[in-house]
Amino acid sequence: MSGISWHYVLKFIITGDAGVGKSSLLVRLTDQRFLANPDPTLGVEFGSKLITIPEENKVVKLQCWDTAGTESFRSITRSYYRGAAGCLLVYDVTSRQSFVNARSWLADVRQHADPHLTCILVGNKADLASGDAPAVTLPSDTFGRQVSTEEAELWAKEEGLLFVEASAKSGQGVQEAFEVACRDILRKVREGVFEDDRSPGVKLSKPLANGVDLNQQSKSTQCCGT
Ligand SMILES: Nc1nc2c(ncn2[C@@H]2O[C@H](COP(=O)(O)OP(=O)(O)O)[C@@H](O)[C@H]2O)c(=O)[nH]1
Ligand SMILES: [Mg+2]
Repeated sequence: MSGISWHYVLKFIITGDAGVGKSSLLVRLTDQRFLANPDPTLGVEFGSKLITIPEENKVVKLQCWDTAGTESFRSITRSYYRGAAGCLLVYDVTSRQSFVNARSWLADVRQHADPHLTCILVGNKADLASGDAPAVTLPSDTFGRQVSTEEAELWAKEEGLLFVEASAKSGQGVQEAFEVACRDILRKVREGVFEDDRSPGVKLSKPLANGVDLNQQSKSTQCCGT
């Protein structure tokens, strides 16, 4: 790629209950690895990655804000909803409660984010739910699938959300989730729904002179911890 390292910067937020795998999805996206025992997120973590959307002939720099899913951080994380172009609304397919709670996370997003934001519902931990039989030998506190693909798909449709099942552990569906959301955002940009100067979550590229490091395809840093 010469001259330009990315065409758009898109700001994403990742939201949902604590423990559903938000940080793990971000680490999988940026570092292609999985941590069995990650530290709980405090406040907000940040990661970025370049992805290519070949049909659009565009390179997109994703800037992802991983919000802490606990009530005590809710007021902090709300301010991060503003200016996001995309949202991953994550639940755990082995936790019905996390799926039920996705409604209130969505309500938060709707209240605080750009009304044109693209939201994708992500059913994470699909690796624990493969096969129809209830899993009986799972470690930790999981008991196999508690939310069917059909039910989640139906709810996503009702709410106008995109939908994918994923596994931060195996990598299944993770990049796809971000790509599907990016395609939708780029379509909105093309159709004029997002305007670059008015939508802070979508930024057009500047020439390389503005200091973008081509080699820095992914990075993950922690900030804003309290
Ligand atoms: N089996 C499985 N475990 C996962 C997956 N994603 C996350 N986990 C585990 O779930 C726990 C919570 O993950 P974390 O990313 O901290 O969740 P967060 O609180 O939403 O950020 C950790 O023990 C992870 O190792 C997954 O896709 N499959
Ligand atoms: Mg986390």
